[in-house]
Amino acid sequence: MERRAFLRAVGPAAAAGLAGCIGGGTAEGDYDVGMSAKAFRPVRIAVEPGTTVRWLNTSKQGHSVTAYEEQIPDEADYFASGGFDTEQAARDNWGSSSGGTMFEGDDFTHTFEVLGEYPYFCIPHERAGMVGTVVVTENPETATSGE
Ligand SMILES: [Cu+2]
Repeated sequence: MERRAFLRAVGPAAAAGLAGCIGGGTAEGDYDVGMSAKAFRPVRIAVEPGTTVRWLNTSKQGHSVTAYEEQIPDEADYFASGGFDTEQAARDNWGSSSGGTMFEGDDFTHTFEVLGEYPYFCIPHERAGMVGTVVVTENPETATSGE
């Protein structure tokens, strides 16, 4: 089984979260990073290797989750909503029907295997400062959450 991010690993909602069902208010307890109009919430999370992080668009605006290709660990898989293999492809395809837009209630997941820091951004709101970081560490409890 994949581990959930530790931030959501406690509490009664954790077990239900494994089903991955989306919809209604029940989804509120079932994600690791939410989104406001122009921000990821929380901005920074720390997880153990092997953790699947789930982003959920908890706002009414369209967003993306797009990794900074040059800033993630060299050995790590690239990740972006829409499934793009490169940051350039994600940027080039923004606005198309397959452009990786996350509408209200849409989610995106990625499993982090390699230790390190993973800065990412939202394509339409990057200039507004909509950026975040996933820290993959053996000791997420002691890492700065920044929440
Ligand atoms: Cu955004």
